[in-house]
Amino acid sequence: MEEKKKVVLSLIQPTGVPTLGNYLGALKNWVMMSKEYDCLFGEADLHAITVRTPPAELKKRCLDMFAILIAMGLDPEKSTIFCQSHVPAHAQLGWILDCYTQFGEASRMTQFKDKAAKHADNVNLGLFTYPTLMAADILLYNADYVPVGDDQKQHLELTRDIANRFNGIYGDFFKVPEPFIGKKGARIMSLQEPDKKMSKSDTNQKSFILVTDSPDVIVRKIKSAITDSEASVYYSESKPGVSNLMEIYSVCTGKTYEQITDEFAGRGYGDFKSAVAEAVAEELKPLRTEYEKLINDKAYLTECAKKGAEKANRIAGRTVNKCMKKIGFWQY
Ligand code: ATP
Ligand code: LTN
Repeated sequence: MEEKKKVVLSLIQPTGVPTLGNYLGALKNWVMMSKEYDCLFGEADLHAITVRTPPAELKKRCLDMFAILIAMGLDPEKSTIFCQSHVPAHAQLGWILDCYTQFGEASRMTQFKDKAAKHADNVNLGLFTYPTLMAADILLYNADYVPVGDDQKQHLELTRDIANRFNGIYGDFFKVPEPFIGKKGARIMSLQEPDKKMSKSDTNQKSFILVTDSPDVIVRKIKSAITDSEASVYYSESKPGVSNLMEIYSVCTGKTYEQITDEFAGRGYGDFKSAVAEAVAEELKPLRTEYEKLINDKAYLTECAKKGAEKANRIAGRTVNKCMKKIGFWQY
């Protein structure tokens, strides 16, 4: 008998065009995994409204992100690509899981503490219950693996705790998921402050590369990346700027750090930066070309979103109904 494929699920917030960090740390793994597993990928627009965004901007970002997911190589015929708010079961199960999560547990989430400090004028309850909605995203689909960057590990741990607790009360019901954190590219740093992670919400435009940046912009941003005064290319904790560029170059070309050091022995940072910029532009070129085509075809994007939502609703609707039955809700 043919073995059933493992289920992979991940979501990304449509809070802007993804950076090279998001791409190398998380999204590239999605594309790789989509070739092997039964995959569901989505945009977490319900999570995105924990930060205030003008309505037209939210809509634009959702369309943009959807186009990027397809442009980077996910096939809507093979994977389920969907928008979270098109599947009401996420909010339903999110509420249910709130009732199986302790206040103390949620209070310990470091992302909550960071975001509460960053958006001190809007510390809403959604920011606090963000991880239980994320747990619902995952548990609705019985996901085996969840590809994310380093920073989401704690939320995955909480999801596992909630699933185990629920199973302990009602008998085995939820699949307890495993995180999938790639080694290479799991943490790409800011080009301007290489001790901070590259982040799309950074106010300094020169600190990040967006996946839709043109080759000219990529060259400019990499040329102005912070390095050091040694003019020698090798990987070391004491050289965070150069090491970050080496990491980027390595993920884009498949070369090891030693190969890169050999390649640039006796050459200055100018040559090195040109090569990094060219490799990044080359890596992002197919995505950018495809994105520009797709973003002008709203009818196709809508059709894909409808198809994704239909598939997701079928699975998620069934799970939430069964879960409510376990709890003892009056159903007819
Ligand atoms: P924001 O700036 O809006 O907080 P972000 O750019 O930090 O966003 P998220 O949208 O929170 O990123 O994350 C999307 C995915 O990208 C997550 O799986 C996250 O772990 C991963 N990720 C984010 N930043 C990096 C980075 N610098 N390097 C590698 N992976 C990253
Ligand atoms: N919290 C994640 C986005 C996210 C997610 C998910 C990731 C929302 N729901 C479910 C994996 C599985 C983030 O900020 N990167």
